[in-house]
Amino acid sequence: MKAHDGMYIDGAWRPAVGRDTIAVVNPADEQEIDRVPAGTAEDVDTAVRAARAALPGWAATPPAERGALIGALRDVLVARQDEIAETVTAEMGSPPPFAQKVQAGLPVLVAGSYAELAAEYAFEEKVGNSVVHHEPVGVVGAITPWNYPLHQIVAKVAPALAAGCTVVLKPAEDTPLTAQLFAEAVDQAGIPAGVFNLVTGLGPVAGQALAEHEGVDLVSFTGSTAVGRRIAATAGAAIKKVALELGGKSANVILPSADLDRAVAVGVANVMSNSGQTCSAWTRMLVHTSQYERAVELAAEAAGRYGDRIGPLVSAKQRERVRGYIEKGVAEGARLVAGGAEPPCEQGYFVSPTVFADVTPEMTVAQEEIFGPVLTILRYEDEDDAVRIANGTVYGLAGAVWAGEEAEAVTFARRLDTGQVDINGGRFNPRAPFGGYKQSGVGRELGTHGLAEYLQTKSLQF
Ligand code: TXE
Repeated sequence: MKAHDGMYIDGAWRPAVGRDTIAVVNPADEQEIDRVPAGTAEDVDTAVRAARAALPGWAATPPAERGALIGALRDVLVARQDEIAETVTAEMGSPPPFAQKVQAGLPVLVAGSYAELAAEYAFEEKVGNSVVHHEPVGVVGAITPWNYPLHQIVAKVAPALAAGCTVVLKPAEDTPLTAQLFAEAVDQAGIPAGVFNLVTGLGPVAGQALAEHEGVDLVSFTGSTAVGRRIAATAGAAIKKVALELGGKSANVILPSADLDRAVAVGVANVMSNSGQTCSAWTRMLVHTSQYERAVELAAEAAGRYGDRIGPLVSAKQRERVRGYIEKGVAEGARLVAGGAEPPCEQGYFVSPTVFADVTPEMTVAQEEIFGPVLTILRYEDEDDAVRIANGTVYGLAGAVWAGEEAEAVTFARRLDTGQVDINGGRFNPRAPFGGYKQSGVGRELGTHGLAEYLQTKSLQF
């Protein structure tokens, strides 16, 4: 797709106020593929005003009608699935099968779920002598990252629209083409002008202007903990609502009764998927000391088999960051059993699937989010030790537990300080709440919990 040279505001593509543009680069070959306008605070202001003007009409639209329009949006996403997948591959580097199935496929499921939930949700409920109305929070400022460019957008915009909110989106500067495609889809679906608005631009400029804008009632942010902290501080000062989906350092706990081969194979695949650029990735594998060496052997073999099936990282910045972590792992004494910091090829932001053994809980690679194809394998002595290690980071986004019997894994999962746990592998559920404990965030995405983030309550007493 050819990039638009304007912003999608109030139902039309409008020229940006400034002349600056941002290059969109294909991370597989480092070539510039297009440019998009770099929005300023003025563009953000125009978009927020459009969203505010559209709010009363959209909030008053019956939920089933809002749901039908989200359903129409879902249908456009299905009709344009190939184009979406190609765009994600071009600007973010996902290998085509992954781009089709996950990058383009997942948002269809999420949009579909909100088409239904908008109609099903109890926007009014009776509580004793009161009736509680669940009303839209207002204008939402959505700031999204590049790792699942369309999913991150849909996971915010679909529930916000279902709730009756209007939205201004500032997508990641690395992946603006997917966002423009989404705006086209919104337009094609017939969603009224001003309900959804797009401003492309840099985080510290357009993103910050959106987070600080007094016409925004709720900021929904997914990205780094550092930026999330800043947004929370700004929003706190303005007593504005926030939803934050931040980093993770999830543990994949393999209990001694588990099928070790399967747990390791799925565990490695989970970390290497999307080249490790997944906030919920199981980046720490915890294995009982009696099975440790065998698990390391299996993981190293599995990582070594990847070859060129793994895509590049999104940018030179991310590649350097990940390589820095790998070097730090070696320097701190972890044992490299697959991959390494050396680039596997001359062109493109690739990093080899990397596995570290003999990782101890306090090492940097076991504490900080690397956001690359890097697995760390830690040893535990007993169950209490495993719980302590699993919970021993500032994060609490996701995790996994493997055991011979599901019940044993569930008992262990209760002890994890984390927002979601996959039992013996788990399967994606677009209706299950997703979000973090501790510094992994505030609020939840997906399902009814995700919808509720965009609502506030008013109780009427009789
Ligand atoms: O994130 P940023 P980056 C983590 C991951 C990764 C690291 C850095 O560990 O290595 O963050 O990635 C916008 N005000 N995650 O640098 O900067 C920015 O334009 C308002 C985890 O890409 O947080 C983009 O739209 N907005 C993660 C979005 O914030 C600002 C996904 C995310 O960018 C801003 C991505 C500002 N001052 C990275 N500065 C996850 N949780 O899934 C930037 N932005």
